[in-house]
Parts: sequence; structure tokens; C-alpha cells
Amino acid sequence: MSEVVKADNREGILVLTVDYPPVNALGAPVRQGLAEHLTSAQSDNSVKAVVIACAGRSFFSGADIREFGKPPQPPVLRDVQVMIENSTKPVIAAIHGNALGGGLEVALCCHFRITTKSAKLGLPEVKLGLLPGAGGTQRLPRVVGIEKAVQMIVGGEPVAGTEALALGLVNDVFDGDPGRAGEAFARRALAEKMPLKRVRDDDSKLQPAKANRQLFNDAVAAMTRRARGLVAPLACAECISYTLDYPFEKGLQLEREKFLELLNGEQSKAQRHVFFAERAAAKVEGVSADVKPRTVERVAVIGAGTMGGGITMSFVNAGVPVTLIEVAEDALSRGLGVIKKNYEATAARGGISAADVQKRMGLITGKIGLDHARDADLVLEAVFETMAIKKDVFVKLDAIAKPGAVLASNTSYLNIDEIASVTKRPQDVVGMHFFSPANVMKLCEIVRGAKTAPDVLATAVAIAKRIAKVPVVVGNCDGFVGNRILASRAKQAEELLLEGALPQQVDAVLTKFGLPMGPFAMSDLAGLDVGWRSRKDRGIKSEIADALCEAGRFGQKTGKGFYKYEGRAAVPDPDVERLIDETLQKMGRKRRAVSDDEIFERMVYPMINEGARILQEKIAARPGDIDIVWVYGYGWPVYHGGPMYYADTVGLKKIAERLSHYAKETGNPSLEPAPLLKQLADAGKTFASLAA
Ligand code: T1G
Repeated sequence: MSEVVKADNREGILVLTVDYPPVNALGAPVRQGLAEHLTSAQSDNSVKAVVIACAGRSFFSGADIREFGKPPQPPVLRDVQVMIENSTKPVIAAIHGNALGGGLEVALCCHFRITTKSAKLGLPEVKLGLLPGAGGTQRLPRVVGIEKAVQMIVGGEPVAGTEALALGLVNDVFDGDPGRAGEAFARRALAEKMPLKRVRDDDSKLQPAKANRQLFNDAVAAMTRRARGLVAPLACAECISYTLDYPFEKGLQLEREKFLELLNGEQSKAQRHVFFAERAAAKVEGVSADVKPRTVERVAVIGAGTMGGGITMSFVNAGVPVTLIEVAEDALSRGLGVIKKNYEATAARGGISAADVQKRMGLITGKIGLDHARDADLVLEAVFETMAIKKDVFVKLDAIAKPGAVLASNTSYLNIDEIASVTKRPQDVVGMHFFSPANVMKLCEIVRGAKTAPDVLATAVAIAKRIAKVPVVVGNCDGFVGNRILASRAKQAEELLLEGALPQQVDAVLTKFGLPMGPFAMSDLAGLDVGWRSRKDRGIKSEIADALCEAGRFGQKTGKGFYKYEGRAAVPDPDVERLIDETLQKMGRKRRAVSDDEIFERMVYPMINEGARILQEKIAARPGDIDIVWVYGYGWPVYHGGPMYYADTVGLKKIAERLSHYAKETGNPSLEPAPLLKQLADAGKTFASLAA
């Protein structure tokens, strides 16, 4: 009998406990074990009812994603589900931790479901570019109704046990051991002769939408508004519509077909890559799993500006109290005011309650003076981005902060070792680079200094996860991973304008690919004057951007930049085209027609090339780390997996050839393929082969 499924007949109640770490995914050994015990239970007269429960931290967390794309091993999940659904003896699912994807779909085949209040029940397949392919789109609407099912399946967010009870998704809630609770419920079901209902047989919850299809259409419209470029959300909605148009079995068959289509599709492959790359990125080279993070209970954030405010919100959103420190009252009250306004806006949209606003503001203590950082376990500096100011703050923090405190800088490109060098504790200094708006953006680039201690890195990764960020540990260089690659793209964007492309043409090529914004709209959002001032400091030129600034066009803040702005809408401006022509004339250059294909290749391939240099220099440990930085920090479309994953789908040989071509055409040697890219291309290899 199966090792991973333990069977315990407790006076007629057969409790099946699955133990398949780390998350009880429904892998082949689990399916085999369940099938064996369910089959024997049917003919075993001593068994009156069956309970399915899991050991460890969670009920089934879904199908085993690692098995996707491999030949299916029997029994397939559907076979196990049919055994459960057709059992003549009550089958009870006792849920704790998570019941996700195939895990909830198995539970929906049971006659009864009970759960802990804090458990998470959901169908998140859409986040993997998939849809619930084991009957979830046909059974869930029959239990919670069409609108809620659309919300849960197209959105992918789980519901908590308490809400599941209110929705009728479960029959009861319990505390304590799932096996025991399941056993108790089974005895009650037998004693009260509760009828064995199959979800598939009850269409009553579908009637309102069958009578008024607009209910379904409105729910879908609300949930697919932000699906930009993703195929899975619409496929999920289509499958749910089968419940309104077809009998159960037909709907199940159509769902299966649609599932296989997505499973073999490019988008889901890319999104599954991102799933595993995100988890791999949290594993730090040279820091073994037994290195314990330092305790972080009290956090001090230095600077209440845009970044300091957003970072503070991230901590208090996770229940971590923050001392927010400024140099002057007005700066502090301004910062606190912005935070409060943000929370009130979220509450007004129904995202949090008014009580939550109070509770979160209550976790923030505003103070004047660095002294107030003395008790903090973690001090996170988010002051103005110049080396002199950063050094001044760290010199003072070195004298104030308690021994063992982690000193982190939110710098977005300055040298972490140089900042650490002004302290007597460089081992405690690390970069924690958040992205604006910091309370929304998921990425946290953790910058490892030459002397940063392993447990400080482990602490930064752990705290980033605790505040729901995605940590990626990177090496120390100008711009780290994200901004360094961004700079290589910006260089080419500028070059393309000097050769004849227009800002709106370049931006359109990238937004068509799925990026939220092109480089020129992004510059207008950030403000062209910021780059202008720093170029002047460094004595370097960007002819067209400089000309725009000299004309007072700083971007959105002045209503004009590379575009003119009607409200928040960016509108191409003939004045910009005239200004570009004049600038090129002064430079003795002629505009030429530039194709969208060339723009795409010269925007994206240099990013990949810079990624190869970053891997060569070990600034990033894995190609997947670069992908996670760009997906969670710069809006690279998740269904293209990230720049390095995407490169493998195009083929490194082609990318290397195109880069060489453009290096010759433009006379720009930095476009030559990086040695690592060339080496892999010549060997017919992929970036993924580096991590294998
Ligand atoms: N399959 C295989 N491995 C999985 C897995 C899964 N479903 N879920 C997690 N892991 C691994 C993960 O890679 C990591 O491995 C370890 O478990 C811990 O994960 C037919 C088609 C459950 C909420 O989408 O959301 O069912 O890095 O670090 O933060 O309709 O994992 O240690 O080697 O994330 O505590 C649907 C996916 C599948 C849920 C736990 N299910 N998992 O979070 O730990 S598709 C999902 C999660 C499906 C059916 C369809 C989270 C978690 P390693 P972790 P965590």
C-alpha cells in the first residue's frame, strides 16, 4: 500500500491522511494511494464513511505542477474524483492550510467539506496561465453561484474558511486536527443520515444566471477588465459559461479540451517558469538553509517621502510597527498625511475598512531625529538619492543603531559597499531596493555588499517575504540588475530617435508586446528634469531629451514632455517631431524610416545582452532571477516569462546574429553579443541550461 497515504480505520470511519511534502501536491503517488484506499473501502463492510485529510501545513495545494508537460501517470485525477463522487459511503474532505486548484476540485467531489476558519480555499490556476481543469469551472458555480465563481476562478484569489462557510462551499468549520474533526463530522453525518449529494447533480444555484445572462456577463466584464494580453482569464470565463449552456458531462469535456489547450500553450509555460523562478530566487547562493534570519520586530524607516511612505505602508500592511523618522515636522506631517490619504482612498474603494485605516495608522509612530532608530531591529533608509546624503545618514546610524541591527538602504543604483564603508559594521549593511509605488510593487531587489553577512541576507529575504514582496538577491554594481538593464534599453531608445523613430512609435512597439508603458511615456512620468540635472552634473548629453528640457518640457509634471498631456492621456505632439528634426539637423543627421521589427529587436535584445553580462559577472545567480526582477519590478508581461526566458523562446543564435548586425549597422560596439551569449548561441544552448 502507498507510503504517502496512511489509512486508519477508526471504528468504521476510514481516515485517509496524505503526507506528501512540501505542500501535498496531487502527484502520482498521492493519486495512486487515494485510489487504492478508496477502492478497497467500497468493498470493506467495516468502513461506513471515509475522511480525506492531509498532514503537514496544508490540504492539497493543487495538481503537481512539476508533472505538467510530462506523460501522465495513472490514475489521472479525474479517475480519483469519480471514485469519490460515486462512493456509496460518505466521503468528507477535512481542510486545513490551503485547498487550492486540484485540491479544492477534489474536495468539490466529496459529499461533505469541513475546514478551519483560517484555511484558504481557491482555484488559482489562472495565475499559472491555466484554468481549473479537474471540474472546477463546472462544480464551483453549482456551489457558490455564477458571480462568485467568476470572481474566484477568473481572479484566482482564494476565500478564507469563514467565508467558505457563508458561501455554502463547506458544511462546517473546525479547530484542531483535521483527521479528528473529519471523523467527528462523519459520525454526525451517519447518525443524522445526511443524504449523499453530488455537486454535479444540483443546478439550482445556476438558475439566476440562466434566467438573466447579464449577471454572468457583468461579472466577467468586471474580472477581465485588467486581463491585458492574458488568454487564461477569458478561457476561464468561457468554461464557466458552459454551465449555462450544456449538461454537466459535456461541460466537463469542453473544460478538459480548453485546459489542454492552455497547458500546451506558450503563455502558461512562461507563467509556470515564473512560478518556479520566483521560488528559486529566494534561495541565496552561499547562504545555506540553516542560516537563521535575525529577529525583526521593530522597524525604523528614515525619510517620509514617496518611497519612505510606500515602504512604511508595506510593513504596517503586514502588521509590522514602524517608526517613521524625518528631520523636520513639516516633512513628517506631509509624509504621514500622504499615507493616511492613500489608506482612506483604499477604504473608499472598499479595499479595506475604516477600522483598518485606524489600525494601520496606529502602527506608525512619526518621530523627528535619527536617535529614534536606536531600538530598531531593522533600519531602512529612504532619503534623497545622493551619495553624500546617504553616507551622512549611515555615519550617524552607525553610532546610534543597536548592535546586530540590520542597516538597509533603498538606493536604486548607488554603490552599497561605498555606503557600508562609512560604518564600522559593513557586515550589517545591505541594499533593499523597493519600486515605486512601494506599497504596490512586489519586487524587492536585495543588494549584497562585499561584506554583507549571510544572516543579514537571510534576514532581508525573510522580511521581504513577510511584507508580501518578492525578494531577489543581486550583486553590487551600477543600477544592480533592474536599472542596469533599463539603462541599456534607454540608450537604444535614444539612439532610435536620433535615427528617425518617433517616441510614440517606439512606445507602441513595447506596449503591443505587453509592457505597461514604453520608455518615453515612462520618462515623462518620472520627470525629464531629473535625468537632465544628473546629466549636467556628469557632463554628458542626451541631445533630444536635453532639447525638450531646454524647452521646459519636463513631462507629465509640466503637461508636456515627449508627449503632450490631455488629463493623464499622452498625445503625440507635432512640436516634438519638429524639435527632433531641428536637433538632428544641428547634428548633421538625417531621419530614416525605422521599422517596428527593428525597434523591437533594438529595444529587447540589448536588454538580454546586458542580462548575459550580469550573469557572467555573477551579479545575478540565475537567469530566472533576472526574469523575476523584470516581471515584478518593471511590468515585463508574465506571459512572456521574463527577458532571459523570452530569449530562449526566440533562440540565442538569432539574438546574437541580430545584435552583431546592429553593432555593425550603428557602429556601436556595445551591441556586440556578450561572451556568455555568444558562447551559448554557438553551443546551441539556452540560458535555462545554465540553471539546470
Ligand atoms: N506543485 C508542485 N510544487 C509545488 C506546488 C504545486 N502545486 N505548490 C508549491 N510547490 C512547491 C514550490 O515550488 C516550493 O518548492 C514548495 O512547494 C513550497 O512552496 C487540475 C491544473 C501552496 C500557497 O497554483 O501558491 O491544480 O522551492 O515556497 O509560500 O485544476 O506554493 O521548496 O523546491 O510557494 O508557503 C494549482 C501553487 C495548481 C498553488 C504555499 N495550485 N502553490 O506557499 O511555499 S494547478 C496552485 C502556491 C492545478 C488543476 C490544476 C504556494 C502555496 P521549493 P512555496 P508557500
